Amino acid sequence: MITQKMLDELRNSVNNRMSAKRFKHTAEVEKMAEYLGALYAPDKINELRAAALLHDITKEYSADYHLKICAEHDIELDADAIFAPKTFHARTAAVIIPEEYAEFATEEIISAVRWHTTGRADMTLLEKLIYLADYIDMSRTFEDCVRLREMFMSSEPEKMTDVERVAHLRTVLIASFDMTISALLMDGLPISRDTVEARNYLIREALANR
Ligand code: DGI
Ligand code: FE
Ligand code: FE
Repeated sequence: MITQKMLDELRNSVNNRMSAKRFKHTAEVEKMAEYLGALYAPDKINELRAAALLHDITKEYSADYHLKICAEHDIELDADAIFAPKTFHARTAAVIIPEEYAEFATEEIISAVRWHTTGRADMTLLEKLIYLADYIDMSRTFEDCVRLREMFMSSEPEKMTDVERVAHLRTVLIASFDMTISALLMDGLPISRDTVEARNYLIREALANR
């Protein structure tokens, strides 16, 4: 069981290993994860808060250092991944958790961290909530993030039935993948297969539920 004291200690530890700016984002993702957890996974709020605190612990490592960690852990990067350095930190954070934060090294927390940047097909609920919390944390001012936050909040998910709320999460996630993919296209960057598969999976689900 993850206690409040464990979360407070974890927060201090991550604060000591990243810049003030990155910590501000991390602390805001924790708050957003708590809010989303109350809506979608009330029995997993502390797991979500821990995953939020851990999600970007390696974000400020250099590309070379990420590659070194991947090599040491026999993590193979396919050709597309090698040219998507901004996605490295999700892999390396996931391997650091069992080594440096063993008390939080559960499968559900590690996978939420591992898939927080690209998403993947058939995401777990915790993966989806951390992915979204990272996208719409209150400190984000990037236009797409503000738009997605508005889209999520303005429909008042707290007033929805469970079925409506689950459909709403899917709609918002699809919009987020569309925005990310559009931005990558505009910037001429490779799109991870996982990102495409995450979107297609949700689209298929939405079509099947119409
Ligand atoms: O770590 P954060 O900045 O909080 O957020 P994040 O982990 O979602 O990383 C966002 C960055 O990752 C952003 O610059 C876009 C990039 N990214 C996300 N998906 C892909 C990607 N880059 C490539 N090349 N391909 C992707 O599929
Ligand atoms: Fe990240
Ligand atoms: Fe983040």
